[in-house]
Amino acid sequence: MKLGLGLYRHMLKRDNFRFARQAGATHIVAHLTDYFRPGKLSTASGDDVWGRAAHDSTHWTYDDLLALRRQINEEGLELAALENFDPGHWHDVLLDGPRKAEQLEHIKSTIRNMGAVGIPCMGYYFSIAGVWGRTEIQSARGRARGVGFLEAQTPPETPIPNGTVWNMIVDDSPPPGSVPEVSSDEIWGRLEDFLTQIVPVAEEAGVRLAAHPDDPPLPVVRGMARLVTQPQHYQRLLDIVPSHHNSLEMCLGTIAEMADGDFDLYEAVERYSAQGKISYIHFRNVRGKVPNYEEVFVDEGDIDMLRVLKILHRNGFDGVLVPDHTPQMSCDDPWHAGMAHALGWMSGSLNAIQQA
Ligand SMILES: [Mn+2]
Repeated sequence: MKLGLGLYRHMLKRDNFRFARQAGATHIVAHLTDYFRPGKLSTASGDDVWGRAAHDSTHWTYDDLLALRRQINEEGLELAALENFDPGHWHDVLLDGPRKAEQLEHIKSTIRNMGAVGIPCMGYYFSIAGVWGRTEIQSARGRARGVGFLEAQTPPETPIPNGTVWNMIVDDSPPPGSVPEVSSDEIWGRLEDFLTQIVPVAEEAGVRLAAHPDDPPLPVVRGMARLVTQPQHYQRLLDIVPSHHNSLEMCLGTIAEMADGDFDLYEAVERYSAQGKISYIHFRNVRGKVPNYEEVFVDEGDIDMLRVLKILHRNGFDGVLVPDHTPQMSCDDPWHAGMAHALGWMSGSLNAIQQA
């Protein structure tokens, strides 16, 4: 198992690469879309969105990806994966819109370019509503600032205005109205179209596609049915196109948040790691389940993270663990301190388990 750090686009720079190395990471997971940049935009409909999706590109080019990989390699790190397609590159794949065929070709271009540059994994989150309804809280140890999902504080579930997907603006002058409701069968059908077209290209390019579950794991958000809101839904996704290159970005926090059902998290880790279907792991802890949960430090919360590591080790999991998110620590640089804490805990635990 390998230790990695995920960085958003505005953080992909030398000092953060050095920070990752200093904290013991050997790998970077790069987000090329700045969806968690501080400061939200508001749309004409009054919706808060995270920003504008790419308007000036249709895919990621070989030259851009090679430059990124070189910067990371220069600091002694490997580029393990890209995380999340830009909504501007594939909104009509999600929406089944008029540019779907064209955008699927652009996604293929990105995958082929990744393969040519030597980036082995593409993490994606097949969702129209995206992450939604989170509240800022101070529930982690020492009143650390973090996020949670609290039923009593979620905003009203308004329809998604046209021109926005995944909380980002994809069209500056959309027709009036909102995105029509999407049923479970429809969204699974769209995923099937995507996997059927893209997995063969990923196989040829030597790039593994890795699916993130729905966060929050509610069956429907803002009229949009969601895909993976229980661990067994992962199996359905894998079985659509059985391939080494159709794999999972396993988010432990999201799985722990899933409503009680006929599963436990350790069985899910066992099941998918034994199949060799996990590309990389979002290694974070939470307290509670939908409709009420809080993100907490890696060494508190409901998940026995050491037990998870032992299962992964026993099943020969050889991929990367990244902290995903973590509460912020009270100091001049809350994000970096939080990540340093998470990476330090993970590094020590990995050493202990791999040497045992
Ligand atoms: Mn995650």
